[in-house]
Amino acid sequence: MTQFEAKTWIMSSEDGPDQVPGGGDADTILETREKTKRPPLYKVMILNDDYTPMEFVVMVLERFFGMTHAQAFELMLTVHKKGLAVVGVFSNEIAETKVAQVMDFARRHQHPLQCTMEKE
Ligand code: TYC
Repeated sequence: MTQFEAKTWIMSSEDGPDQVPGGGDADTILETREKTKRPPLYKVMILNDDYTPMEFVVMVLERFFGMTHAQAFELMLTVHKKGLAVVGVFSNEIAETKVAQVMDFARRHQHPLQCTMEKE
């Protein structure tokens, strides 16, 4: 069982209560089923600041989020005007990798660009 599954008891109800000596329901709790829950998803966001060059943000969105230049430019402008934007929704592991990649890339280029994640 993974962390995203929960074990639940189910009752077999193929043909209603059985007629058995003693009058009990012979089919109660006969099987278990792995109830699969979807893993949580995380929004990855970038934040506006006054110093990171627009073209650098566009490059980040192309490089790490697979956007075309036009998509990246439009989203960069949204962040510039509104303060932040969701750039993608991922599993925990992928979101953490994206955030680390962006933060590392920005730090190496000495830009204050911030990238964060939040559970959906
Ligand atoms: N506001 C920045 C500028 O005017 C551009 C920018 C956009 C910075 C988006 C960060 O996430 C960002 N140079």
